[in-house]
Amino acid sequence: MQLNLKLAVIAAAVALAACGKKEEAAPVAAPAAAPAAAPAPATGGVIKIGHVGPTSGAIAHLGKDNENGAKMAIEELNAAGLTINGQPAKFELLAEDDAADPKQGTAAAQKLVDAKVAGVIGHLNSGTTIPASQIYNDAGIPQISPSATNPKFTRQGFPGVFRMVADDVHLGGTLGKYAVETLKGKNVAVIDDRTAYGQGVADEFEKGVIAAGGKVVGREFTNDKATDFNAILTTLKAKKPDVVFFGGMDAVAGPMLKQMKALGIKAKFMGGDGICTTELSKLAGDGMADEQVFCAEAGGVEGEQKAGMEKFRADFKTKFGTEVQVYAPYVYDAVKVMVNAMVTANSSDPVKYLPALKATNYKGVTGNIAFDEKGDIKNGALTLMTYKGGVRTAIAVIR
Ligand code: ABU
Repeated sequence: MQLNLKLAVIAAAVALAACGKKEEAAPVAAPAAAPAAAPAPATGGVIKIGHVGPTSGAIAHLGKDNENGAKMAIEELNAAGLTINGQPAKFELLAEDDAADPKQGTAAAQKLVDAKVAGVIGHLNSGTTIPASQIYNDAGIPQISPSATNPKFTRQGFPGVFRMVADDVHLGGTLGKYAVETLKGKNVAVIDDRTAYGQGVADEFEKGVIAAGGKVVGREFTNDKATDFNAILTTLKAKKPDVVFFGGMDAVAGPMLKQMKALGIKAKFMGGDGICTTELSKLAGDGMADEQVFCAEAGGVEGEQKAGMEKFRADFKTKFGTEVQVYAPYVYDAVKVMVNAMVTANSSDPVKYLPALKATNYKGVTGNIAFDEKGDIKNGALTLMTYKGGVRTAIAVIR
C-alpha cells in the first residue's frame, strides 16, 4: 500500500514535469474573495470536472472539438496517477451540451452545480458562457472558458472566472486595423449575427477600422440560424465594399461566403475566431475560402512552442480521426491548468484551489498561461489566418 502510494507520487511528479512544467515558482497571489457557497469537496478520490459546449446544432463540430480536448486531458491526467490530499486522484469528466443556446446553457450549468463538480471548463459561446457564469459564481465553482471572447465574461467582478484566449476588443480591433492597413480596405461593410459574440466582435472591428482611417459603408445583421443572406448582401453590394466582415460563427459564414460569390461580390471576407475554423472551407464549398478569407484565432504560439502544438494536433488526429477545429488545445490546457491548481493546493475544494488557479504560471500547448486580476489571459496572442487549398493557414502571430 505504502509502495503504491510512493509510486503514485513519483508518477505524479514525472507526469507534471512532462505535461505542464512550471516555468518558475508561481507567484504567491493574494487570496481571492471566497466564493459564496463552495460545493462539497469530492470524496473517495473522484474529482468531477464539468465541460459544456454545443455538441448538437449547427456548430456541433466545434462543441465536439472542445469536448474532445477535455477528454484527452482527463485521460492523460488519470493515466498519470496523481495524488491529491494523500489520495489517488481520479478525474471524471461530466460533459454537457448547451446547443449554443443561452437557456440550455444555464440549465446545463445548474445540472453541473447539482452534480457537485469541482470546476467547469466552458462554455464555448459568449452567449452561453456569460449567463452560466452567474450560476457557477453563486455556487462558488471556478469556470475557465477556452473560447468565449466577449469582454463582459471577465468584467462582472466574479472571482472564479478565467479566459484562455484574447478577448473581442483585441480580436476585433486588430482585424479592423488589418483590414485597412494591410488589406487596403477603404470601404468596409459589416454584418453580425446579433449574438453576444457576433455583435460584440463586429462593434470592435468597426472601431478598429475607423481608428485606422477606413470607412464603414454599411452595417447589416442576421441571426445565428439564418441560411439566406441574399437581401443583406444585395444591399451591401450597392455600397461597393472592399472588405465584408462577419461577426458570427462558421456555420453561418460558410453559406454567406458562397452567396457573396454567387452575387459577384469580390470583396475580401473577414471574421473573428468564430469563423476561423478548419470546417469553414467545407461549409463555404471547396476552395471558396481560398485567399479571400482573413480571420484570426484568439491565441497563438511562436518559436519553440510550435512543436508542442504540432504534436498536440497530430495526437488529436490519431485519437479522434479528425483535425482540430480551433479551440480543442485551449480546452486541453484549461483542464490541465485547473488540475495543476488542485495539485498545488493539494485539494479539489474550490475555496482551497482557487488561489492557486489565480496564481497559475503554466507552460501549455497553447503557450505560457497566466491570468490577470480579472481572469483574462496575460499577453494574449492572435493568429491571423487565411485559407490555401482549402486548408487553414497561419499568416502571422500578433500580440
Ligand atoms: N469566440 C468565438 C466563439 C465563441 C464566442 O465567443 O461566442
